[in-house]
Amino acid sequence: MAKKAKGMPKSVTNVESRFKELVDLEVRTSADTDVKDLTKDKAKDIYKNMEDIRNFEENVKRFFAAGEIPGFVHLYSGEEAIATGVCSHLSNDDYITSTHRGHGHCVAKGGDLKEMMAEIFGKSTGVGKGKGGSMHIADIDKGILGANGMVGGGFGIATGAAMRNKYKKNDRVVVCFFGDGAANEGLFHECLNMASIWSLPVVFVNENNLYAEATPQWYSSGSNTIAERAAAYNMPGVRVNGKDLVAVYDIAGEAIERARKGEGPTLIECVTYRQHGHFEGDEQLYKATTGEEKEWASVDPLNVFREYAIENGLLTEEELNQLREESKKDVEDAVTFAKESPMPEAEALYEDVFAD
Ligand SMILES: Cc1ncc(C[n+]2csc(CCOP(=O)(O)OP(=O)(O)O)c2C)c(N)n1
Ligand SMILES: [Mg+2]
Repeated sequence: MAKKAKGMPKSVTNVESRFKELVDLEVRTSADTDVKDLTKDKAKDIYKNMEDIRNFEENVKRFFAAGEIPGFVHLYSGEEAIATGVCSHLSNDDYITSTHRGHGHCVAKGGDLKEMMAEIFGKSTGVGKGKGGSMHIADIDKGILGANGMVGGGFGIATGAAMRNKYKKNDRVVVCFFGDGAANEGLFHECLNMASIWSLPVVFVNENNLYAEATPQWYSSGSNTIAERAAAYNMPGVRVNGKDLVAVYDIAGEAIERARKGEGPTLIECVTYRQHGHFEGDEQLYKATTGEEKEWASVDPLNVFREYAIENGLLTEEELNQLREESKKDVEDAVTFAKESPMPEAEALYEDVFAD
């Protein structure tokens, strides 16, 4: 008989097969899509953006380990195809709400690399003058309504912003990024319900990286998938391979277009995996290091897109490598800017705290 892990629900008999079963369940990939608007220029922007996120995160990792970054950081490496694939359809007039794992969303939405890096270093030149740090990056002019240390905290903000857009009769769309753990918060259900009854222009983008801290999604979720919960609120629910940029791009494009036309919300579940720990310093003893999980862990969304771009004649290997080098340089410049920037003055402590 298959080995049963401690604390598993009765219905689950084998962790490994359950893992693979869930990753593959009704998941859409680029093979199921017919993307027509992916031009060479767009492919360049997309790949550069994914590289920017990866290089940004790997540098945050490095300088956090060196003790140069204060606080707590949760890295987005491995999930780049989601933020980039979704935000490629948005302009500065559209909004996003982000999470504690938010650097990738903010970079994809046009956040300035230098100001973001300085914020994470706690410097006065940061986008929040160094007062917010990693989990509170916000840039209203770019439609970044904020990363959020409260798991599920983005649901209410996104739904409220979408309600405003509808009230103002504009065509701005809101994207609410959230994790698999957040999908089990009460606010998830309240906001999907409200967005549904008022047909609000919001797209709920779930990043199912299969863990909430150390708790696997198959253990904590009463439904097999998160996408199927959309049925309860009478909205479309789609499950997509979150490491496959083209698939995410295609489905997000449809959902954002629907929202823009006033046709209401969509729930998209992107199945992914985080390459690093829940937070920097997490030993990750709960992750399987062999078998199906290791196999899924080893799929790198940047490589998936590189292969697609080469196979479909969008970009050559040389062009891809050049974009990678450009990105490394841009992130290095951001680190230099952050390091050379001054700390906030003590007198600045009470500035921007109270409204005039
Ligand atoms: C309301 C609330 N509950 C608990 C926590 C502690 N916490 C921080 S991150 C996290 C897990 C979130 O998991 P998930 O939503 O899957 O996002 P991921 O970290 O996987 O990106 C928890 C429980 C919190 N910050 N806020
Ligand atoms: Mg998670």
